[in-house]
Amino acid sequence: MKKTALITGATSGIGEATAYEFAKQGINLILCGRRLQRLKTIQKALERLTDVHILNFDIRDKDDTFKAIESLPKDFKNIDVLINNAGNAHGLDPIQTGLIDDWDAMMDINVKGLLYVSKAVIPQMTERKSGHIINIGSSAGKEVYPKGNVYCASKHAVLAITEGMRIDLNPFGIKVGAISPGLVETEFSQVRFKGDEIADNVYKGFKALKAKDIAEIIYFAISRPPHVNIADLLVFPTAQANSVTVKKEF
Ligand code: NDP
Ligand code: 8X3
Repeated sequence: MKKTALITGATSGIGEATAYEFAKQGINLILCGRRLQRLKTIQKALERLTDVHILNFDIRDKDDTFKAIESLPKDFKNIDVLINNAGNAHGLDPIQTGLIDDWDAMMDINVKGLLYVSKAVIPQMTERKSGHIINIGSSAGKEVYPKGNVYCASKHAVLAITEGMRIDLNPFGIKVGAISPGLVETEFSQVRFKGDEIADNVYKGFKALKAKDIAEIIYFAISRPPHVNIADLLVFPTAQANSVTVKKEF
């Protein structure tokens, strides 16, 4: 039987690439994001390969999140795989000058939004005693780097939540794991630097990971046999050794 996967943040970057990878593998898709036109375009492109349903909501909004997931048509109601991917960094500032709006965005989206989506999906997994949740963490969840403060905190929280989920959902046979990338060239830096030209230089001088690299790893994780759970996976581009050590050549 075909699996159904719900992917948050499917309108760009890692989420979009994962949608393409899963569609190639014939997995039914529920694609989520705030940018409706992009959702429609991706749906149109992937419908040739699999069944695709789109949900247009902001994961910061608890009620909208629950309404959206409750609204799923019968054929999409049983979610086998949840990819909690939506998230971003907002700003890169020392703690003393950081913006509260940026802090709110990161905690509300990366942490609380992930929890809302999970809360809406998990009950049907526990009911069926099966399911697989992958949370997209970050190398920023493993180590704190200068000016990374609140983004790093939000990703440390994602990894703690992942461990907590794995413990609590263990009696139900539900797989839970985190995939934590280093530098991936997506819209991430455009969002972090609010379109400032700094964003254009982030991936210069080295070969960053592509969204597809992470999408392939996510598919690998969800296609392991039933007794294998990839619990925690840190992935860097070869040029990166940790958050502050990147071999650049100009
Ligand atoms: P992108 O900016 O390309 O994608 C972010 C996605 O999240 C978009 O689809 C966006 O959709 C969605 N999103 C953001 N805010 C909300 C919201 N409030 N409600 C619903 N959806 C939202 O970045 P990436 O693909 O790089 O990021 C994906 C994940 O990977 C994030 O969790 C990020 O922290 C993590 N990551 C990224 C790394 C990188 O270097 N790029 C490295 C490590 C981890 P829309 O705007 O349409 O709502
Ligand atoms: C994204 C990687 O190094 O920009 O999570 O925080 S980093």
